[in-house]
Amino acid sequence: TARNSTVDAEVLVVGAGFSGLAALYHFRNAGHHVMGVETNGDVGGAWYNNRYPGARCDVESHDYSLSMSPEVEQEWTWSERFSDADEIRRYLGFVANRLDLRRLISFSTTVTGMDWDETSRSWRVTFSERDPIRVRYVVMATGPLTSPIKPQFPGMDAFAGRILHTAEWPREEVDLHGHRVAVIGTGSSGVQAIPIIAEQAERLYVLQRTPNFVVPARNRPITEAEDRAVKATYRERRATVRTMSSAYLKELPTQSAFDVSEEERNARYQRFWDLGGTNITSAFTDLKTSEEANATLAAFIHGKIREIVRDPEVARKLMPTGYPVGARRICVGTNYYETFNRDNVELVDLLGTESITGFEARGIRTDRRLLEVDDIVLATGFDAMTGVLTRLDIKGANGELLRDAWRGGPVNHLGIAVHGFPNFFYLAGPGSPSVLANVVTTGEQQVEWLTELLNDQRDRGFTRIEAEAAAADAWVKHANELAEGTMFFKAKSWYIGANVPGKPRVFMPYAGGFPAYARRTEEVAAAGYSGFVRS
Ligand code: NA7
Repeated sequence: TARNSTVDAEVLVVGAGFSGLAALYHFRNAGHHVMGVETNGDVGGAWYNNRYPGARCDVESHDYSLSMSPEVEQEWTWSERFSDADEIRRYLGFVANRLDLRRLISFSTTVTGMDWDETSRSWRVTFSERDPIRVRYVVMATGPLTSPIKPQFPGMDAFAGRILHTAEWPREEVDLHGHRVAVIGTGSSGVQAIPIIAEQAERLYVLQRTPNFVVPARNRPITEAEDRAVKATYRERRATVRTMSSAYLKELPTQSAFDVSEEERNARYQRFWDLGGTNITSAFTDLKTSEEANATLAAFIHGKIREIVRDPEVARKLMPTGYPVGARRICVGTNYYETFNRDNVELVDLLGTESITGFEARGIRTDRRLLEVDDIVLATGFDAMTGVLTRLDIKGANGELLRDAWRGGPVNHLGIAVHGFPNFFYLAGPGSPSVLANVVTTGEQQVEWLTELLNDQRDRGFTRIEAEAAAADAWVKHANELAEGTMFFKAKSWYIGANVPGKPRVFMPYAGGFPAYARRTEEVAAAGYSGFVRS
């Protein structure tokens, strides 16, 4: 049609991580003219950037993988129960090669912004490195945890050593042997990096603000027999995964924490502790809903910290108090608490007696002393879910920027579209279950849904689709209602934007679980994309 000739591509996919590769694959296979851009020099997304020591997934490898190609599923062999960043990056490289996706992607190409043009019904997308292009649809596959936060400390520029953010780790090997190092931050990234840095560094200061609950990973090699067993029934496994709230396979609880004796309860916690991974929060049916039940798990983990950490004062400082287990993302570590028994490691408790006053040439100045270090590692996290979208200049149909439209929180329809921003979609962001479930599966489901939508637009000769304001309001209301009964509001966390000064405090993820989310989106499609205006 005349309109088609005005665009350089029908669909632009931004980002070549898990969701981006899934989008390129499905859209291309459905016959859409698709183009991908990626700011990095290769595929991998978050796993390309997070090269800090110990960077590892906390969902098991067989489930944390793309289901779209049975060939890839059979041909790729995971080596460990929980894959490290390097292996995941190699996997995504394999996927891109095997499914011939690389030719669709323009690497080292950074989107700076985009404007909707009503006359041509297209997005004009601008880049740092090349001339703007016009596309009919934009799909942001930019990840939920990809916009790093670098807190500003007074005198930061004066520091003579290196400052490294975990999510912007240099590609070349960083040798910390013999160095004095400070790590600021004890979330998932810090918890993984700290034990490994401790083995290399001459001295390590761990600067902790809010303690997190840390459970052991118990990572290990996957045996050939295990791999064979999974591959023999992989399709069935994928189907089962999609019926699970977590979108990965796990044992489901059948009893309340108070259906059993204290002894039995602790034996069950011990079993999950020994198995490793995050599933301990699903040991009983009411751990996520009853504060009393949750307190029994908190007490169990406190007991572990007391048992492992020799210095009782250090143990006390490491114990999270005042919020339920799971209200902040539970961290998965290897020898995390054990690391604080080392002579070269010191915990600096920023919520207790000591606080950072600034950086200077030789290290970090606190109100009590100078911590002399060669390197400072910022394990300080991300402007989660919205940051990557609101940092760009995305200008919608009424000339409003997305960051302004989202000033009061990320109002969205179905966790995928925004009123005022026609033909614009994002994956694994606010309003979707991505960060509360297996982000790979949730991303794939959204891509499948979008593929059907693009097919339907084409079949009907439509070139424009926009979420209605009322539908978006209803979706946000529904998502809020699901979150209200949960414990997520009982802690400061990136789920509610509490880690970014000035960010609106709204619970961003969809808390109803993966199957409920998938069902809702399917109902909308079956009703001819209710809540969207199309023409
Ligand atoms: P997180 O989980 O957001 O952790 C960031 C950590 O950095 C956390 O301990 C913060 O303390 C700390 N932090 C942040 N800013 C400061 C300042 N200014 N001073 C001291 N400490 C600070 O990020 P991660 O990268 O570990 O993990 C994010 C997700 O990525 C993770 O959940 C996985 O899904 C993958 P606070 O808790 O705010 O007191």
